[in-house]
This record gives sequence, C-alpha cells and structure tokens, in this order.
Amino acid sequence: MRIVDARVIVTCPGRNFVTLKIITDEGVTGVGDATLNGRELAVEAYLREHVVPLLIGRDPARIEDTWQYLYQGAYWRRGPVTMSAVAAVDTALWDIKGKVAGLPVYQLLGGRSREGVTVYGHANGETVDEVLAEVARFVDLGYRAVRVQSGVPGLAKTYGVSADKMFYEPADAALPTETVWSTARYLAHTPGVFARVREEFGPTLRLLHDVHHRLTPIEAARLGRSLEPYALTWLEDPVPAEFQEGFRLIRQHTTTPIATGEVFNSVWDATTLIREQLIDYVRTTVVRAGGITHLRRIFDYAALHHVRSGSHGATDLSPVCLAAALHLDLAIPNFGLQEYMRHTEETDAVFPHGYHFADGYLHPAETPGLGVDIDEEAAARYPYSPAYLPVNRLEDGTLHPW
Ligand code: KDG
Ligand code: MG
Repeated sequence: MRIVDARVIVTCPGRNFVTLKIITDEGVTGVGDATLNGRELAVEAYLREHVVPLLIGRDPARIEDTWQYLYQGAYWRRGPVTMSAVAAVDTALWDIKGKVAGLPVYQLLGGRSREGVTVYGHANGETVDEVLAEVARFVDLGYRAVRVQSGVPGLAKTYGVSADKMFYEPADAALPTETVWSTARYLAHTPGVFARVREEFGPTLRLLHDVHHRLTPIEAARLGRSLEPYALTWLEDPVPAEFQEGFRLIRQHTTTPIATGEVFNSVWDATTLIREQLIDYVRTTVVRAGGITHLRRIFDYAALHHVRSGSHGATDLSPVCLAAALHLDLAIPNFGLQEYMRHTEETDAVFPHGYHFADGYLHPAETPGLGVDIDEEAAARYPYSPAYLPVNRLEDGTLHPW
C-alpha cells in the first residue's frame, strides 16, 4: 500500500479547524487534526508545502519511521507548528492502520484498560450563584468531574467564563481583544467559590480549576494551600510552564495536585516536571504533541513516575483529535481524566464520529480506525475566518499571560 495523495482542509464551522486527510492507492483513507488556535494557517502551509510532498509514495504502515523522518528529518525539531503538523500525519496513519487491521485503534495500543473514559466539563458563571447552577447542570448531565471557573469582582472579564456555557470559544475576534487582570482580586475571591461549591455538592464530586498560567510560583503555592480544604482533583497551569524548576516551589508548600502541559509539544517540555514528580497530571494532547506515537511516549514516561494523563480537550481540539485521544485514554495504564468541551452541531456535522458520552464517560467508536471522518462537502461551506486568542494586561497596562 502507498500514499498517493494528502489534502489539507481548512474549515470554520463556528471556529477554525485544520485537518489532514491521507489517501492510499487502495482507497483506504485516514484523518489527523492539525489545528493550532489563532495560528491555523501556519500549520496549513507547513503541511501543504513541506510535508505533503514527502508523504507521496510512502508506505502508510510505517508509522514510527514516518514520525522519525518528519521529526529528525526537518532538523528544526519541536515547536507547536512542526509538532501539530507531525501529529496530523501520525494520527492519520494510525487511522489507516486500524482500518487495514479491521480494529479500533485502542486495540492496536494494547486494548482497553478501563470501561470508559472519565471526562470533565466546564461549569462557569459571572457570580457564585451562577457557578453553582452550572455545576448542578453538569452533575445532572451525568458528569463525574467538573471544572469550576468564576467571574472575579472588579474584573470585567475572566478566563473561563463565557456567555455560551456549553461551547466556550476564546478566539473571539479578527484581531486580539484585550482583557485586564488582577492577581490580588483573583486570590481574594477564588477560595470562597470552592467553599460554596463543596458546601452545596459535598466532598466526593471531583472538582478542578484552571489558573491559565497567571501566577508566580509563590502565588500559586498560596492559592494551592488555600484550596486544600476543598480537595481539588487538580489545579491547572498555575504558572507559565516554560520554567519547569519553578514548580519545585509550589510543591514545597501545597498538597493540592497540579496539572500542566496544554502548551507542551514534546516530552522534552516535561522531563524535569515528571522525573521529579513536580506535577500529578500531564495535560498535552494528540495534536499538540506529535500525534498518538509521541503522546504515548510522554504518557509512558509519566507512568514510570506515577504521573497521570489529563488530555486537553477544549473546543479548539477538533473531533478528530478528541477521537484519537479517547483511544489512547482507554489503553494507557496511567489515565487520569479527559477534558470534554462539547463541539457545536455545525462542527459535529462536519466531523461525523462514532464516539459518544454516557453516564460521565466518553466511549470511542468500535469501528475500525479512529471512528471519525471529515465531510469535505460540508467543510467547504465554512471558509476560514481569522480569529485570535485574547491578550491580557495588568491594571497598570503591563502585558501578562492570558
Ligand atoms: O486555545 C486555547 C484553549 O485551548 C485554552 O484556553 C483552553 O485552557 C484551556 C483548557 O484547559 O481547556
Ligand atoms: Mg487549560
């Protein structure tokens, strides 16, 4: 079997997605997600100009060799653009291998290690009362784990709080919007939110919170300590994670579990964090980290150090990425949690898929391959529309992580 064609499809059914479809001479096809929120066309051009020509004529069965060819062969290793492109190829090749074998991809990864993939949803509100109502909604929907984000008094807009509760999309304008941040206001407000949530929902509902990279290590340590009575499953991205050693300080001060990694694109971003057990969950996902092949490598390294997975699953990770992540989630021994932000009806129609939600779990399709595809006719009805993530400033105008 040989690869005869590969198409890079950009579509915007409410938000932008970049998808690679690989076609073989025997008519078997595979899909991979290549979406990089706010920088979509960089990956589209990388694939179209520098990857697709190298795929033609290759044997699609040689997944590892193709991964090494694209990673080592570029000479310029890593980075979100390169690794999203490599991920798309890798994911599509696993899809093809599953279809050729007649097996869902999780069977090729060692078979199921659990019955379903526990997911968490996003409860958020401007006020604490709104937050409580949203947590109740997710509990009623069957969720066993809920991320809680609240508006902060005195701040006009806060990360994670959206008007449309089910389909949060932060890339909201053709040029970046600007928001204002105050660490003091946030630290004063947040523990009280969790106190109310625990009071209302009891001690066992799994609760999470995303700081979105906004604190320094000592501020994060203080927040982690103040949240200890509310027993969070994880505190996410408490600090910008480029400086891995910074997490040592957080660890010295709090037992609140730490999750990080949605902006990581290789195991090299997390070796200190994992080796020294400075985190409890590593949160990158298939499209960010070079596909199923490399994400498996990260999760296996994490397993050796008692660190669990927590795959990123925001709406900017397409249904193709989510489907691929679910196969890995089901197979690995050290699965932690899978984020699940639902896609809109338009997106779901462009990406027909067989995974389904039931009783707090996602279940991948049982059909051969990943069990997801792209409807190219439907995709063509939604042309690319530029959209950027916001930028964030302190009250005095200093640029701050968003
Ligand atoms: O594109 C950026 C989003 O994926 C990110 O802001 C979402 O932090 C996020 C999360 O945990 O889902
Ligand atoms: Mg996050």
